[in-house]
Amino acid sequence: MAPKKRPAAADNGAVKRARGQQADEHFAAKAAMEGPIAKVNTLPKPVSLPLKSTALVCIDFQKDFLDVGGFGHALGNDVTKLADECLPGAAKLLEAARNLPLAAIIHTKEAHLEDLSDCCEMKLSGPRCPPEDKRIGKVLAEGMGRLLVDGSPGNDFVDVAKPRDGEIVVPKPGKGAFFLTGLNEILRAKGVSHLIVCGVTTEVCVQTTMREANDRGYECVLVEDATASYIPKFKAATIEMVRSQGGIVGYTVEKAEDLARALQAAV
Ligand code: C5J
Repeated sequence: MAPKKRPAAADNGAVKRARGQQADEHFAAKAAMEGPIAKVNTLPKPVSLPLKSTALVCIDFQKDFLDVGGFGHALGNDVTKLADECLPGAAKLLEAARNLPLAAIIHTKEAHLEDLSDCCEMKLSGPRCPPEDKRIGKVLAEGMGRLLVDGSPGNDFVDVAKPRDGEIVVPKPGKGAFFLTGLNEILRAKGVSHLIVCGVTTEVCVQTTMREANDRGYECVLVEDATASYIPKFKAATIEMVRSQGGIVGYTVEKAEDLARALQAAV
């Protein structure tokens, strides 16, 4: 009997269109060939970072993830170890970046609108959500305000990683920083080709963002001592995943200090 024909995809035209659109308009800018280029001792191999087309991306350094009474705490995590693990490294990156001719300094924050209209039902009240009184929009600890809601004290950045004038803040409703934000357009407009990535938590918003960036053609360097997870083995696994298979998601560098020194040496 002749083998059955595979049924045609529901809308083959849409698939083809999506693939066709992948051209330049969605991809990272070309690396700047003029200007300082830092040689960084990353894994799985060294990377060259063209300062003029490199951005520092700080992901979700918010009280909601680092402080007691925030969203990370509401999910049942011990949040008390994150700050010591990643904020000294983040501070070093920020200090270096603020004194170098990088393309941009970006701060993302997982933040929903007050009316929660940008929070999908699954995230708000789906079967994987915590008990009702610990969900997005609820108040867990008075001084923190509403969990994961833009404008609440707990949704703000921790002091060490507060954005300064001229730096870009990208509120995001999802884990990945490219989803329903203008991040790709911002980076493209600034001619960014490379991202230095730090933030919390390593295996959730940081890794999701790096994978999104990698698909769009951005070369990413994850800074190990400037990122943290509630679950240490997940941080270790993420670092390994990123640089496995020849650097399938990007590069990693162990110390912010070493990266900062390499950037400074290039100018
Ligand atoms: C989480 C994040 N873990 N910023 N968000 O829900 O990683």
